[in-house]
Amino acid sequence: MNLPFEPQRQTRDYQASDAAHHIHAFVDQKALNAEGPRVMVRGEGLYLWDSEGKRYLDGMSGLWCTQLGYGRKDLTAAAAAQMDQLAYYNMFFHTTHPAVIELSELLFSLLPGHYSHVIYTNSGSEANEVLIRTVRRYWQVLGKPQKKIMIGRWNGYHGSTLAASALGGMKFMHEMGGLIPDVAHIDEPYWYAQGGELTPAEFGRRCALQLEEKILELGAQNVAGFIAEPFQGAGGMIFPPESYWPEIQRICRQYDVLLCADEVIGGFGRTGEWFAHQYFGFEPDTLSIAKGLTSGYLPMGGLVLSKRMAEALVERGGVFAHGLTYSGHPVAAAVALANLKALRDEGIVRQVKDDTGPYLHALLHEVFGNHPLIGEIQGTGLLAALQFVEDKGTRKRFANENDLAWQCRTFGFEEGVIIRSTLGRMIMAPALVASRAELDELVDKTRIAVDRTARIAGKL
Ligand code: PXG
Repeated sequence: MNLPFEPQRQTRDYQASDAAHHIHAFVDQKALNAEGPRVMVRGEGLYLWDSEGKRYLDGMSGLWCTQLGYGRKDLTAAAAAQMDQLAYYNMFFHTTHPAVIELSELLFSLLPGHYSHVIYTNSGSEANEVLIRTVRRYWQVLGKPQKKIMIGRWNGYHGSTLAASALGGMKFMHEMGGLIPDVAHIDEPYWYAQGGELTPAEFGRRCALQLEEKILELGAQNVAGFIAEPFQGAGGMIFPPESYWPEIQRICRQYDVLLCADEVIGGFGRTGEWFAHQYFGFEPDTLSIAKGLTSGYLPMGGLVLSKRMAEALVERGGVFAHGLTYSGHPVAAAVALANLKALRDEGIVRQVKDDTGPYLHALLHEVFGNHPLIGEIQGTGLLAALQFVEDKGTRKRFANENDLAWQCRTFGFEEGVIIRSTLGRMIMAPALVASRAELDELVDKTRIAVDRTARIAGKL
């Protein structure tokens, strides 16, 4: 157990100093300064405490990353031991070290056999920056340097650095002045909002065919890769219809376009499979990873490459002019190794698939299946979204769905549960170690928050 944190200062004192020095993520800073952020001081298992001593069940694994929950002593011990042994070294100038080698051995033992190599980064955004360079370099090596264009999706999220945000399809991020050349976008497969009269299967195929149309419009000889999250995370935890991925894979293969899966959220057991593309049944050429790789205890990401790509780059590519000071950082690698060992040896991924995942979804269907505010329950494993709807028959959404969802999230905080709001969807992605009792508490407190929201929306 962590010792209870004794705040040395008053909450408003922390808040004033926070306001004096920080620009927070995705927020109107002036408005946040007026309100004052919650000051989180301690974590244990699925629970967090703030500086006022209030306890929260963290239904979002931090930012979709604390697979093992908070306060794992095996991870802190691994970090401390590695810091004593070799706190820093790198993979430049013909050197390497055991921590990163052992991590990669374990990582590739968990991945399907057609992946062989990885380039480590510090984050998911960087993994996608590296992706663009690696994919373009691959085509250069194969004698097709004109294959440069990356196709992403509207409302996709691939990170906040310049190129990663350009690959993503968050228009409000593009408007901040961050576009790069040779990137195109197609629509997202969000049937509930955009499917109209089509069945999910028809809509999924239609969205996938947009990729073919875009490739033909741009010229297949110019298109390097297609990047997508197996399911959209930050964009609203949106699962594509079943018809989507097989068709996308067919198109990528047919036009010799690399299929790049962003597994930053989906990876490391979230769906009950080790990687989300395994749940959806397709075979990407590259995987961008981060978050759950270390359970968020230290920053680490990476770009995983298929044997085919790695073989071309290694055997025929010569020098790959790329490198980060902290690629494969020994302490992050030691923590990632301990994290993956725990996920494997404690049977946590299997437990999500066979026990806690089905349990959570049965519970959600029981509680929200006929709820007047909820039009759809999506997800699998320890991953779920509740869609707010004004009219279930026509799938008409509320004009103010964003405000309603934010309100629901605020009610959640009041009730002592952290859930995420995106547009009109409430998202849950608790730590993979969640017990049935903790999932009961998560759903129960979420129900109270949703009921309170339904009253405001005139639905209860
Ligand atoms: N790809 C995907 C699919 C992501 O979800 C990134 C890349 C970028 O990773 P880094 O490590 O650079 O942040 C992400 C990050 C949210 C939320 O509230 C989601 C992310 C980050 C912060 C908040 O949904 N995803």
